Amino acid sequence: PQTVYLKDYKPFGYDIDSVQLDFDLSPHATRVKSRIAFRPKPTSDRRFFLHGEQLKLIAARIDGAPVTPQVNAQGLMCDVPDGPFIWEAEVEIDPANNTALEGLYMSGGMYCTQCEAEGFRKITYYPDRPDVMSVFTVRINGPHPVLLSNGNPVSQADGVAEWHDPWPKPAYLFALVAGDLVAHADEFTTKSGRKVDLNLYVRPGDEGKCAFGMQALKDSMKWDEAVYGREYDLDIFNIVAVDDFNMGAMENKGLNVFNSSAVLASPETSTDMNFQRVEAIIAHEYFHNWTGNRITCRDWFQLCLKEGLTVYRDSQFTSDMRSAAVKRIGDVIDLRARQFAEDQGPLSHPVRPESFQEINNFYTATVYEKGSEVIGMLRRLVGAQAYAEALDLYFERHDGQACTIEDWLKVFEDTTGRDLGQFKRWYSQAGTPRIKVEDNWNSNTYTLTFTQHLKPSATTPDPKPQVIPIVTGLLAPSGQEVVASRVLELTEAQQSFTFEGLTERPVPSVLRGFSAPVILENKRAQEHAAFLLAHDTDPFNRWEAGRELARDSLLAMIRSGAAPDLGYLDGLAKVLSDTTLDPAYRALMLALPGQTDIATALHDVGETPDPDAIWSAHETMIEAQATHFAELLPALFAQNQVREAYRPNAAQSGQRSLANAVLRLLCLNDGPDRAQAQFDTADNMTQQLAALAVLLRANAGKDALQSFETQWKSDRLVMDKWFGLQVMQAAPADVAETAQALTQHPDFNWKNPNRFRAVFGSLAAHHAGLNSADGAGYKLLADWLIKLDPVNPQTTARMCAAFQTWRRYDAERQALCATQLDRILAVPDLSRDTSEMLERIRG
Ligand code: HT7
Ligand code: ZN
Repeated sequence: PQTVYLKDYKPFGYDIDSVQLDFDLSPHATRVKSRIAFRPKPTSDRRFFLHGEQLKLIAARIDGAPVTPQVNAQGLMCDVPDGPFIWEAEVEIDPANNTALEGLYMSGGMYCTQCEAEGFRKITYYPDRPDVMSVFTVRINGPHPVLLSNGNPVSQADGVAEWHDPWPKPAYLFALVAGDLVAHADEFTTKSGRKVDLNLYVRPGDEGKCAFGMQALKDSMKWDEAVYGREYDLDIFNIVAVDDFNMGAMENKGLNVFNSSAVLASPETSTDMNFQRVEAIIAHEYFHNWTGNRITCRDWFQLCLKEGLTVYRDSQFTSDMRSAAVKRIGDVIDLRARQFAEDQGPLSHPVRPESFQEINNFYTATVYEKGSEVIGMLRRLVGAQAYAEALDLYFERHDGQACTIEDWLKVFEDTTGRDLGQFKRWYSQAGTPRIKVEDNWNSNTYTLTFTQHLKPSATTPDPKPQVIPIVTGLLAPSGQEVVASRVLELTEAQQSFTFEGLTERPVPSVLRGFSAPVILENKRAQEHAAFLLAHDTDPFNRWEAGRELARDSLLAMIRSGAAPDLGYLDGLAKVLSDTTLDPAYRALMLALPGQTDIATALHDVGETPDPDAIWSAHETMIEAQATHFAELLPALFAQNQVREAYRPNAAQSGQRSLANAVLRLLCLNDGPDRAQAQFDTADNMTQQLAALAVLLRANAGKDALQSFETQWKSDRLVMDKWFGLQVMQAAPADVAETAQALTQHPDFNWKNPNRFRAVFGSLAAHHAGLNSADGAGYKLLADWLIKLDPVNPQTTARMCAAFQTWRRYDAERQALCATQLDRILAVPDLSRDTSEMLERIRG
């Protein structure tokens, strides 16, 4: 396969004045007619190449005269006039056989599209690249009550609809939906008085799951006006829920298409976490209207320009809507689990990669989450005021353009007068910087010395120091804060910062709020962590201190069979019983570092992780928590029962998350009756599912599992939970067998990405199960990836990331895993997506 390089970027030789598309829908033979007005650019390369894949060309004309282009598997070339001309083509496509879910495809009898990144070329011949922007008019003919496309409706009659989108856009933002759908309708009036019709289209039967998503949309629209001054710009905003979808959702202009799991929600069928995810994804896609759609990317190497910024914006939104501390801690847990893992393994790449084979493989935690962290750092460095001014300038200067990271940084340079040359290394250097901190106390002067180090890698062989904002505060030994948070700007490989006028040697609290995506290497002494767990005013670092104690205790248990650390358990007991603290925060405190995180911590210091030993240490620590907190738990459980009607807000969800974490410990102490009672009486999915999880863990869930299936067998999204939970809660030795048995279930529709992920995403996330010593986890996953690849390469390739850590385990496990990787790689006609991923992982 061909590698594409950032350095080879060349503009397209033509502008497009307008695009007219005509669709005659038919499951196996949809006809697409295109009429595109091309105008040559004065200077560029005039080679006329249009992308096109899996298209049957019926006819092509230039200025009305038939032409015969040279067609190959990637597209077509044609001789064209020197001046402006009209290109017309008619192609035939087969949406019913499009299982890859890219281009125009069918899901549950409806037509829908997914064009990002390069799916439009499966709909018609076109310069399918984000820097070619044009105004689209779309006519749809089909016997369906709902016919949708981007922009505003022009006309709607029986079986025909016309849409016009006045905003120039790249083809990846094109969308079409047709089907027998029902709308949950509402409206929003923008701050300048534009009335916008809002519709959430769903399959009949799902109407009861729309209200929350609609409210989230209105909240997002309001927030973007209030915080970024960004108004919506069409008369209508439509969202459609689709059951077969490769990712969470897609921000097509005026017509967002969502995985039904990312938009449908009701108390009976969705957990608090599901509600939070729906709110965040709706916000994310809506915010793309400005950061992504009005201002898009010049090329796919600039993906972080829209994704990093939009993730950053949606995290600000969630912080404002819910608890900022809880959101930050959740984001950092996720960043460390996914992005740090990526950065420390064979899939490491810069936030702005410089080459790729398949762009779909670069929708990664590095581009999204680290991309967002980079923006957070920029804001920390320039301050909130300058950040707001820079964003205003960005929207004013680049509206309607396809931009680069250089354009983005320039608005900050122009606003602040800062040189961001060194800061730009965050975009070009792969890997997670490691920071060492030393402190010194000398005649009332306290000095903190930081050293930064970035490991050379294939994409960054000669790393240079980065600009790292380290938010730091100091506490007196009494626990009182003596220096409030300030930003220390680390720019050198080694750099010292002094604090004068202190009377006693302070305790430092560094990297507050996780102010930069780095690894602090020489963690403080255990007494420091215990002190910060008790006193830090920064909620993130207080949580971090507890996390460190838990991790160090688990490591000691694994390495030397030590007993769980009583200092940690005592400190945690105080936090748990502190009712001034948000229950959601206390629940986060109670949670242990994930087993993969423990494996990473061991690997980090050159040790080989043993998944079974990690699993056992985890279990032992949970039992120790149950015993140590035995007196506390019943009251904690009772205090956090929600008595009012269910609402998925931060306050209630926090209480439920604490009570449900406690339920698991209570079950260890007192047996499964409480969990069974909660399961039997639950009136919402959060309570029902949490109780089922506890019962399964206690090997007491057989009947509950059966009754859950009977109750929910006709609800696809709930059944995904049923499939996933059984794998997640299985003991390591049973994971592969459980997953294998579930694939035999009549409702295991493996071509549906949500169902496939429910089983195999859960297998991949089960550290001890995936890495079981007999290799059964690796083999089962490989079997199913081989089966899925020809059907859906995108989802297959994404799931290959489960193997990215294989080299950190012992020789026997490595050999078992290598056998499976080689077996997949040997499959004839493996997709470009999967082969690129596995070749990088196999090394
Ligand atoms: N911009 C979108 C990314 C995307 C995608 C979504 C659905 C299916 C396939 C896709 N490929 C790329 C989603 C987002 O980041 O908002
Ligand atoms: Zn996005």
